Amino acid sequence: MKIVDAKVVVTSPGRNFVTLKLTTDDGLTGLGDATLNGRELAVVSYLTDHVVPLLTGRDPHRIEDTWQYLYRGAYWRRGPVTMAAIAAVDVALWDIKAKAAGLPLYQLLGGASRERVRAYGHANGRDIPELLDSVRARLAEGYQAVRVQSGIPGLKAVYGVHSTDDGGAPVLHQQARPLVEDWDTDAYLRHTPTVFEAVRAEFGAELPLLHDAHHRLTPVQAARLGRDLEPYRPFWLEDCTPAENQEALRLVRRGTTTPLAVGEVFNTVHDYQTLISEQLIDYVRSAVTHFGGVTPLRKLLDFAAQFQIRSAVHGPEDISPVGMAAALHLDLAVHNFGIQEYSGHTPLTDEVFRHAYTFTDGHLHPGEAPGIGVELDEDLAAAHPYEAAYLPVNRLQDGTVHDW
Ligand code: GCO
Ligand code: MG
Repeated sequence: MKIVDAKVVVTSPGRNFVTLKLTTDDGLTGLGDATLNGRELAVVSYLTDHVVPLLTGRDPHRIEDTWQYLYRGAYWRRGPVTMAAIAAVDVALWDIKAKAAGLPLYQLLGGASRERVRAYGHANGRDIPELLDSVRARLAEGYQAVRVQSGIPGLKAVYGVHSTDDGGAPVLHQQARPLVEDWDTDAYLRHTPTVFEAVRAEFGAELPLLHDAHHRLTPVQAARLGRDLEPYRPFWLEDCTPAENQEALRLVRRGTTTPLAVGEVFNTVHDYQTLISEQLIDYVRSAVTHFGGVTPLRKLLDFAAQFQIRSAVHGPEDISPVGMAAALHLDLAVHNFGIQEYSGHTPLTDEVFRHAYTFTDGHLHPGEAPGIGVELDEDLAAAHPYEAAYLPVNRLQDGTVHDW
């Protein structure tokens, strides 16, 4: 078998998605997600200018060899643009291989280790009553685990509270110019335990509650927050510090037994070495889409498993249904599955990317269609062209740029 065509499709059915489509000489097609929120066109260029010309004529079955060829061959390693581009190729090749075998991808990854995959959804509120309503809405949708994010008194816009919560399309972070959010760490550290107290009082002790600090704290602040949340038994505290300084997590770990989840901005196993080998975290958060694909994420999860660290694959709205499907096959197959983030996509996005995966009673299943189980409607995709969009920036109240 040979790859005879490779094309990059950019579409914006509510938000931008970048998809690589490979076609083989016997007519099989494979899809891979290369969406990098806010920097989409950089990956499009990387793929069309530097990767697509290398793909035609290659044997699509040689997934490991193609991965190493693109990773080592580029010489300039790692980074989100490179790794998103390689991820798209990797997933498209797995899609083709599984279709050629007539099997859903999870069967090629060792088969199902579980019946279904537990998901967590997002609950957001500008204040605590609005957050409680949002948790109620997620529970009504079937979720059995919920991430809780609340506005902070005195601050006008903070992470996680922009999406519409009326059952309509999430519009998180889509701005033609970066929106400016404001931030005050002391106010956040005072407010967040009261948020957990209120949610526990309303929904009881059993509901798994997650929280994302989005890289905003110092290690000592993170340890303090982790400790203050301990009475409410959070499922995890996510991205408490900017974790490219892996050693910082040693300080956090010393101060709290709140479980820690890290890694959505990481691209390779090297970003995790200290965190995993010293057991400084409990969950790895990388997306298939930003980590170079199924091939390296499987290796990461096998490494993490030796340290009782579990998966929590990144799955916000900016991962396309193609990236989500790839994640679900991996989730179903690996032994050390933890939880899967899932917010769903707009109905229009689900039309552009028809998928076999399903969400029922708070759990996902990748489905039994051969390959990853996603089909791209290229005509509908073309009717929704790229729109410039940025993530927000974050400033302290004196104007200093802070981590977002
Ligand atoms: C999460 C994330 C996302 C990111 C987004 C940036 O845990 O889901 O923090 O919501 O902010 O992926 O593009
Ligand atoms: Mg996050």
